[in-house]
Amino acid sequence: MAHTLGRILLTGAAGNLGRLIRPSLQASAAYLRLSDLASVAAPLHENEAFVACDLADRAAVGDMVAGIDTIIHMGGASQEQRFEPLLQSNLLGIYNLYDAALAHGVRRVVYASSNHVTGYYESCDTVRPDMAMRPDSLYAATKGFGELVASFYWHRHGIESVCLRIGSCTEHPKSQRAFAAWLSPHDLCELVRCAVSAPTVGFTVVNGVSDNPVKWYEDDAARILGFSPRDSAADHAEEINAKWPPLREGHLLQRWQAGNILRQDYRLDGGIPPELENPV
Ligand code: NAI
Ligand code: 15L
Repeated sequence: MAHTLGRILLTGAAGNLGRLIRPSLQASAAYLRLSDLASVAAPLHENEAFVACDLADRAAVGDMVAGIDTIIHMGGASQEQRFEPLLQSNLLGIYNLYDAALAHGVRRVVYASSNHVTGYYESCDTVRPDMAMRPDSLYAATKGFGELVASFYWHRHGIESVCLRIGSCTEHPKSQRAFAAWLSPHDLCELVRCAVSAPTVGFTVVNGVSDNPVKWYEDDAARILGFSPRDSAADHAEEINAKWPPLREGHLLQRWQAGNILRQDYRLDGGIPPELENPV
C-alpha cells in the first residue's frame, strides 16, 4: 500500500482506540510514532517507533512531537474521575501538545474529543457541532477545553485541527445508547483517515458515529471530510435488546444523551450516586 499519510504521531497508542487504529495507520503512514505512558504491543513494524511520554511533561512532549506532520491525539484520561488526573493529562497535556506542535511546525492535529461534550442535550435533540457545549461530566469539560485550545491555535497560529466528537466506540455495541452513539471500529479508522487526509480543514469539529437508526447527531461536517459510515447499530439490535432492555420512559439515564457517565460521580471517585443505582 502507498504510504499516503506522511509522518504520524499517535498518542494514547496503548489505549482501546489507539490499539484499534494502529494497524490501519501502520499500513498507510510513511512513519508512525506511537506514544503512551504504557507500552504498546510488540513487535514494532519497520515504519513504527515507540516513545514513552507523560503528556504532563512539557519537555518530553516537545521531544515526542519533533519531526511529525500530523498528530492523532488519543492520549489522556478517558473517564469521569477526580479533577487532579484530568488536570494533568487533559488540560496540561493538551496545552503541552499544541505548544510543542507550534514549536515543531506540525501541520495538523486530529483530536479525540467526545460525544460527552454535548451529553447534556436531551435524547430528543439533534446536536450540531456548532451548538453550545453542554458537558455531562468534569471529564467532558476537559475534552471541551481541548477543542477551545485547538480553535485558538488555528486562529492565532494556523495549526489545523479536526476535533472528532467520537461516539461510543467498542467492537460491538454495548447498551441501548449505542442505537444513537455507536461508532464501529471500522468507521473510526475511516473517520481518522478522512481527518488526516482531507486537503484543508482549518478548525473543524465533527460528530463521529456510525450510520445508526437513532439520530442524535448531525454529521454533515464529517461527510464534508469525505466520511461515509459503513456500519449501523441496527445490525446488532437483537443482541442489544436481549442484553440491555430499554430503560423506562423518563428515567434520568434515558432523558439525557449522556447515558451511564451520569452514574459516575467525580465526588465519589467513580462511585455511583444512590439515586442512579438501579437504572432500569
Ligand atoms: P483509554 O483510556 O483506553 O486510552 C487512553 C490512553 O491514554 C491510555 O493508554 C493511557 O495510558 C494514556 N494516557 C492517559 N494519561 C496519559 C498521560 N498523562 N500521558 C500519556 N498517556 C496518557 O481511552 P480510549 O477509549 O482509547 O480513548 C482514547 C481517546 O478517545 C480519549 O482521549 C477519549 O477521551 C476519547 N474518546 C473515546 C471514546 C471511546 O468510545 N472509547 C469516545 C469518545 C472519546
Ligand atoms: C467517552 O468519551 C469515553 O472515553 C469512553 O470511555 C466511553 O465512555 C465513550 O465516551 C461512550 O460514550 O461510550
